[in-house]
Amino acid sequence: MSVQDRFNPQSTDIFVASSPKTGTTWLKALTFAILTRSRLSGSTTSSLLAKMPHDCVPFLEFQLSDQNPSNRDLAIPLLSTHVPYSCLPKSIISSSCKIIYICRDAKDAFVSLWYFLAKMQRSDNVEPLPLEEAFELFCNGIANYGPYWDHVLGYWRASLEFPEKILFLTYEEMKKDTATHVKKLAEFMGCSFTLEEEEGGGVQKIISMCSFEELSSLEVNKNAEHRTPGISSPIQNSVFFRKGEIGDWANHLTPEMGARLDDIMEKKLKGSGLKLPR
Ligand code: PAP
Repeated sequence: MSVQDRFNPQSTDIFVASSPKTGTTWLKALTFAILTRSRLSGSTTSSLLAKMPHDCVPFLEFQLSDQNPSNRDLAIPLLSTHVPYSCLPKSIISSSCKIIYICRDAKDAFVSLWYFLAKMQRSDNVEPLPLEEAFELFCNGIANYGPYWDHVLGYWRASLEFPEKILFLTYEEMKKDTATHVKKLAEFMGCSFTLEEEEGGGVQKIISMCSFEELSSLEVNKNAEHRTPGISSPIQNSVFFRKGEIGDWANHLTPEMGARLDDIMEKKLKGSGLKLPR
């Protein structure tokens, strides 16, 4: 409500938007690395080596909820949000700022979310919700940013209506062909790779720097903590890097649970033209 009332984007702002646990950390790292790459030419150090991606790209609903400009680096027009499209501040919809949305197979998103929340609950000395109970809630659309399908559909429909403003991506497609997506991201953000950069391995450098293996092995992401305003306990950065794989749901949900969530998603997305990878 605070950002709905008070937040005004710069017209050049770019938002990384997502439902939790669908690839936000990776997309933040990639967009940050792409946008800041010209600053790096000649030097090998990126802030990504010293700060976890969430500390490079602030969240609208946490770090910017009091519209404190000191919470953002105005020279880097990257912001992020988990807020559903229908609840975004009107100022974001009407401005010429851009949005890059990422989503993921619902089963993997759920499992990732359950692990994340269980870790947070344990660090708050709260008994984690059993997986089966959490699954029931997720299937009934009870989640902290609203039903998963509504989140995805909100941004999907908006991306069809405003394709120049909203780029819609999936974690699975990005994993399968990261290079094409890195180039697409650069183009969408208005900083395409030059032929010289491409031939010099610029795209590959960014892919490697932002890979799960590379990021998760950095000291800052292994041993430091991340503090989110409004959330009492600090979160270990390592919690944001669990497995980074497609299809890990099958190690945690029964085939029946998987089929049930697939069925729900299929019904909810029917007629939208969107088919999420499974
Ligand atoms: P957030 O909403 O709390 O920011 P988010 O980054 O969206 O979380 O999702 C975390 C998932 O992305 C984790 O998936 P998993 O639980 O299935 O393993 C995490 O491992 C994965 N992830 C983090 N960094 C990367 C990366 N560089 N490449 C691919 N996947 C990643």
